[in-house]
Amino acid sequence: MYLRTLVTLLSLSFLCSAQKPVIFDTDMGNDVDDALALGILHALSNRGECRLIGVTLTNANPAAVPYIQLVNRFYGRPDIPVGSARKSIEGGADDHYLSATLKSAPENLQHAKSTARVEAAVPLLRKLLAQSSEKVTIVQVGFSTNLAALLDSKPDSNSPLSGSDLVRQKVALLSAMAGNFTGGQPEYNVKLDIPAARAVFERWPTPIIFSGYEIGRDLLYPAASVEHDFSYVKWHPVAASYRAYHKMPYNRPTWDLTAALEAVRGGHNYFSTSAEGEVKVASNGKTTFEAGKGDRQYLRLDPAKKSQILEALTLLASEPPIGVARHE
Ligand SMILES: [Ca+2]
Repeated sequence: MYLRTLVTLLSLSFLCSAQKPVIFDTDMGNDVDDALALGILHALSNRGECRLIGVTLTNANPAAVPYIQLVNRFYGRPDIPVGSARKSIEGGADDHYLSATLKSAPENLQHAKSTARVEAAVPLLRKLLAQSSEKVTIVQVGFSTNLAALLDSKPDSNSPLSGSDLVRQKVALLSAMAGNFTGGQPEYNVKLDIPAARAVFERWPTPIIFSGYEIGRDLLYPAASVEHDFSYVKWHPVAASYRAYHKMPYNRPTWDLTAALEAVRGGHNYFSTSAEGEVKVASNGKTTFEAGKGDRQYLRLDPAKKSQILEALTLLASEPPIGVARHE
């Protein structure tokens, strides 16, 4: 018995050391793809491919923090710290499904005491990076507000390093849903905080991989998955959010999902990538890529891989939590 426990503990600690630490920086509440992306990061954490160590918000809506806590509780990770938005972004602080999902949750989930630490996003980012023994991957699927402020942050009780040095030392990769690399209109995440996007795309001291507008647009999350794949429980926070966001049935672009998938499974080559180069942000929020110097790349989608990628996204987004009660 003791031996079995010891073996389990040893294998768990081995698993922990193999897991890539991930921070999810999200504008949860504006569009529903953030909710599906968070489900994917929990599934990849269940599988030992990553370890979600924090969620930081760029949506200042008051329902955003309790919503994240609720989803993390559902997935059996009630202790994940949550960083609240540092400021409200005009046009980016919506509650399209946050309150509705919170209200529809079963009693035991709704009223469970939250054990997650909540603090402001930028100090939390500094703390998580400073405390991590391994390099962290950041998935940014909202505005660049938090990460731009992180770059400009000063030494504090969390770390003697400047924000920029801390990122250089502790971040492996930034996987961002941002930009439009087909020459179209300015993309929403960039447009809503242009100075922050410019600061991050130009000055972030690690490689950045962009999942542009066109990637999610060309891979639609199927309504059929929401209708069937989440029914292992009577109430599921991701399915409830999807239903609250728009009248069903509808398919939705997989913008944030693709950035989450690429952050953890870049080695699977679901997508091909552009050459390395720079990403510039114009005054209207339009993004342009110039190959050459720089370590920014953007994803490209091979039409032959669409079914395979969509299957990975739907399977991961709808994967049940492991080892937790079914909340029925
Ligand atoms: Ca988003």
